[in-house]
Amino acid sequence: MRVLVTGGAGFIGSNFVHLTNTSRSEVKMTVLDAFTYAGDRASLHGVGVDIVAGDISDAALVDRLVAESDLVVHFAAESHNDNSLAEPLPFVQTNLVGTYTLLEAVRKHDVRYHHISTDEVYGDLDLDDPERFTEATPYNPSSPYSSTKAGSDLLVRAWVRSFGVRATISNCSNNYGPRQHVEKFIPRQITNILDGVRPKLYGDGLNVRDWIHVDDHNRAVWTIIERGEIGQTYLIGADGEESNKRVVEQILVAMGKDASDYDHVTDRAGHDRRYAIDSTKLRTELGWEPGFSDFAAGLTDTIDWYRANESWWRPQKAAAEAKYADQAVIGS
Ligand code: NAD
Ligand code: TDX
Repeated sequence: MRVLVTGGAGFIGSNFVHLTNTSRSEVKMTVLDAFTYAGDRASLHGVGVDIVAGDISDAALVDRLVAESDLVVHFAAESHNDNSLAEPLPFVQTNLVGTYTLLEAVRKHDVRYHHISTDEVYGDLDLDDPERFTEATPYNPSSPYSSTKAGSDLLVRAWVRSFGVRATISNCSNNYGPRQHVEKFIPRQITNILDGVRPKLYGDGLNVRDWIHVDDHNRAVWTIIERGEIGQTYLIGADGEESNKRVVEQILVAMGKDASDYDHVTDRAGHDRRYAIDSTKLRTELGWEPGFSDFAAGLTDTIDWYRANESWWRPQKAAAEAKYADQAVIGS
């Protein structure tokens, strides 16, 4: 079986490649990745995989690679909300035009397609809302990132209905684990502390994210590929709601610092308040369960990974922090 993994040099895609490499000897993988600032060859070090440097919007290249594949798993995206606020166009290009290009190729060659998406397409919830997102929640995205992901999901739905494309969609909550770019919340704070810099919390820090270990996400993706129903959407989440403030405090304590040793900085524009996933459909219909139930333990493993792999993140750190240079401290 030959699988085309788009965005396989990024955070979740590279973890998918590693997991698949160790657990499924029958699967041969081709990674298609544009190696933007977020893609790193070092993330694929030691894995037997064919690597193609190229853009998912390149129709001729995508057509050739899809024709050779039995399955496409589409991770590639512009994925960072803060970047999407500063410069939305790459998000429109990659997330919408790139997804369209893949869909046209899988349609032409009748190749099975799995689309990786986010819970952010549903907008946000109030902190005290008893409801969580389900597959029936209306789309209501807030940012250029989440709106382009929402648009890409809708393209997939239309290609299933109008052209009979054999596709499934998953919308997952916030991932944590090894090889996540240092611009993102958890790696940024861990590497700041390693550098002797105080962690930075946006606004009041009470925003809630629903954390899941990246390996649990990727095991769910394989479950959906193997047992999911064509045309269906599955939400992936592991009941991991935590406020950003609590996450920063946990990281600080785990790294031997005082829990209050952080700064509040200017809030993100349009900052979603809370995400929360109800993954009942995935659990009851397809039998998936998360393996990492202890967030504190997963966080400690992640801290250990960044401690042990400075050579992986160090080259990215200064450029990532430079993008945050205009964030003013508003309290501590
Ligand atoms: P990432 O930014 O770490 O990696 C994205 C990868 O895509 C990089 O390797 C990059 O080089 C590549 N890429 C970007 N534009 C490309 C293009 N035009 N052509 C080919 N490759 C291109 O992102 P991630 O956090 O690994 O997210 C992967 C997917 O999972 C995305 O679709 C994202 O929306 C989704 N997702 C992420 C999370 C999360 O918490 N990180 C949660 C839910 C869903
Ligand atoms: O320095 C920071 N301080 C801070 O308080 C950063 C970088 C973030 N934050 C906050 C913003 C969010 O409430 O932490 C939370 C998490 O931020 P990000 O890591 O930027 O993730 P988020 O915006 O929640 O989006 C992530 O999860 C859903 C991924 O980047 C998306 O690709 C995915 O779809």
